[in-house]
Amino acid sequence: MSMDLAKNLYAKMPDVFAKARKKFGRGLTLSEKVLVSHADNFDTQTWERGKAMLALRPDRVAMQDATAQMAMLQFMQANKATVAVPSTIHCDHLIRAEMGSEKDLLRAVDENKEVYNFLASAAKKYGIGFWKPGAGIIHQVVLENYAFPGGLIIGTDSHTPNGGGLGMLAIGVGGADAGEVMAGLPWEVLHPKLIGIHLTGKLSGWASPKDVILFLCGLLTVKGGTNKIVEYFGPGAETISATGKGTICNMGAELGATTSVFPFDQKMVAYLNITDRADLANLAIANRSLLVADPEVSLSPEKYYDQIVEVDLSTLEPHVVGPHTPDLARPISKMAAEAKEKGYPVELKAALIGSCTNSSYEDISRSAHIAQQGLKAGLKAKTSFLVSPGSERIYHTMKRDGFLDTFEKLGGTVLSNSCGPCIGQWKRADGVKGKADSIVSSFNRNFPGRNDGINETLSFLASPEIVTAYAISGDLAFDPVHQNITGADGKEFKFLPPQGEELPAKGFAKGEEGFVAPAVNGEGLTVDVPPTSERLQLLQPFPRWDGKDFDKLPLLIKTKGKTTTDHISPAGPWLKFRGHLDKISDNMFLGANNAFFPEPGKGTDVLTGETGLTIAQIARRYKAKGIGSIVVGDENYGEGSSREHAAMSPRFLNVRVVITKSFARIHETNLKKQGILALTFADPKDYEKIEQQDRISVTGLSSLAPGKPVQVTIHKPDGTSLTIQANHSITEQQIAWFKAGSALNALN
Ligand code: MIC
Ligand code: SF4
Repeated sequence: MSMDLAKNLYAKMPDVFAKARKKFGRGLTLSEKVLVSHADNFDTQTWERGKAMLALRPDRVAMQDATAQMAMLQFMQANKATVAVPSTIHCDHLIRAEMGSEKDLLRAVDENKEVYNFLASAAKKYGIGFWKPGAGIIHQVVLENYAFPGGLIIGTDSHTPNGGGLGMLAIGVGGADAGEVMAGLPWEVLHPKLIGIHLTGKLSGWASPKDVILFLCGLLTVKGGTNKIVEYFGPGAETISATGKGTICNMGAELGATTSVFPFDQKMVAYLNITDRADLANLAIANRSLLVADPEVSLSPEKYYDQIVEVDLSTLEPHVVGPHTPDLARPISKMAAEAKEKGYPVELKAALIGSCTNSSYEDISRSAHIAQQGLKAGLKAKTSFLVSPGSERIYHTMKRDGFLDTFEKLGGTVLSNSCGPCIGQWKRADGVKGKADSIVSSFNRNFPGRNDGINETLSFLASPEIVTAYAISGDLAFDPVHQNITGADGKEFKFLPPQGEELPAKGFAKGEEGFVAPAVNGEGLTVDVPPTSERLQLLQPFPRWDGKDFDKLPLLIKTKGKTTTDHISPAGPWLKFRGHLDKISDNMFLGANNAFFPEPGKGTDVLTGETGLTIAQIARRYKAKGIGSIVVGDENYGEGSSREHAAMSPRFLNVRVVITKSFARIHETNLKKQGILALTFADPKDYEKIEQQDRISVTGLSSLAPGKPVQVTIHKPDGTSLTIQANHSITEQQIAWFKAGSALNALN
């Protein structure tokens, strides 16, 4: 499906690379090759890492159902007859996991009817490919069908970088970005810096691709990749399967990275071949030199990358990360001691494998090998054990090759091919609010409340094979790599290290693929939005900026510590309102810790003194009085998901300014797109100076200019005031968005 895109791209690459080598006076890294060959205009573009805004022309757009609703509602406001670039919608996030695959899917189709009809009718009209519920998780389906070496894809989901496993730059964005690209505009992104990860050696035993990224999460932290591309190179890269590379790139989102990428190699050829794309594989082989870094890069990488990390795959130990953050990492051999020291409950309540991150044939076959050993010793899963296949192909291949049967014999439940428990769409039967239980999964995120809606749950992440061993032991203190376990006959045994196949020897089995092609001519078609819908609401443009400085705004919330988009706009039960801005806004900040209130998600109406209200209630009161407000945040504010509801709800409820110690990339852009002023403290210590009763002014807005700090005055209740400086990364174009009230208003 990407053959023509690849052909055209590879044909134009040599010329633009020659120009770029001349301009930069050196060879090119792989990331640079993809960037320069997708420049809207290479000649007029400035190229400065960490400074320049790049205007790029992505090859494709992918959207998942939970974010596609807003993306499509925004796209529709641009009044175009059809999308300007090939695009797809994938129905994966809205399926609740409770009774197993078949029943869950039937219920989802029924309860999400309005949303699916809306997305299907919009896709049909505007020329977008539509993947039905049950077809698979967006990133797996993209890897199997659309990803191609050297390409550039944007997706309305932060784990879009999964496509880096096939040598492309695949980047997560908010729906507004996707809407604009589909409307024919170039896509803008800060020219990323480059982190080079030099891989040597080869994974063996229990160590898996997941452990590479879990280790890097610990090393680089959740903000170590912000505005950077992580580019892997070195002999070790060629030893990792394409799907393993996908896992590593997928979870690069947890470093905050713009994206991650691997150079084209034989493993990618094998994957393209087995997913029915031999023509594409051959084309890429013929163009190999275009799809890897220039040879001089690996000779002196320090000249090409802003930072280099060495990883010897041969010595890498399996890792476990968590709870609550993916960068709290340790080798599995240290888990028991740390659990004891920190008081983590070691009894595991659930073990979950699969998801978009880890449901390859390799993952599943290695996990099944562990499960078989458990069964042979007469053991069953001690915890609840759930399996989320990534796609129809994966599911049917698992079934054909007996893995499903193995997992079921172990006591596992196979869920539908969807996000389910990874995004809080999980009815955890034994979960009790307020009680700290431990669970473990092979997913990529473990923020509080993410899986089961219970903030206290301690969620750990590990490779699927380790998670399967945990399922059998039921014990977080168990180290399957080094310790024995007792079989049903009372005899001790040690698990053999997992063995599996990278790709199915018999090829992938196929089920119902679930793809619906768009209409050839959608002009006369209508988009289904029932006027009385509880799920969908057409958007009204946000008001334009009135040209006045922000004067003495009340503080809506000062968030303390980690503030992910899951804290700002929780998912789980709220996912059903992703197409209804008014309704979903009631979830605003429900998971966030307020510096001035003991319970998450609540605070005080500082105008009346009434306390214990939800943040949304307070914001609605201010809005009703025509008053704007300000949000103050901590480090890496907006980490995690691409969901733009975390920017749209504040905007809808009249938040004018968000000022933080630092932002995560996608969320900062989302705020700007929706017309909110995104500022950072020039001196992060100034965060401490802001108190609940303060009124905050932001002045000099009519002379807002790129690179020019703005003044923020904090008015204290006793009549005194102090002035601090705030920085921003707003470009000329983004100033126009701010003035127009949103990027979309600026378009019309
Ligand atoms: C996630 O993994 O957090 C999600 C749910 O896939 C999000 C998208 C969303 O919130 O809809 C993401 O990663 O962007
Ligand atoms: Fe779905 Fe989880 Fe992957 Fe996000 S991380 S796309 S919720 S499976």
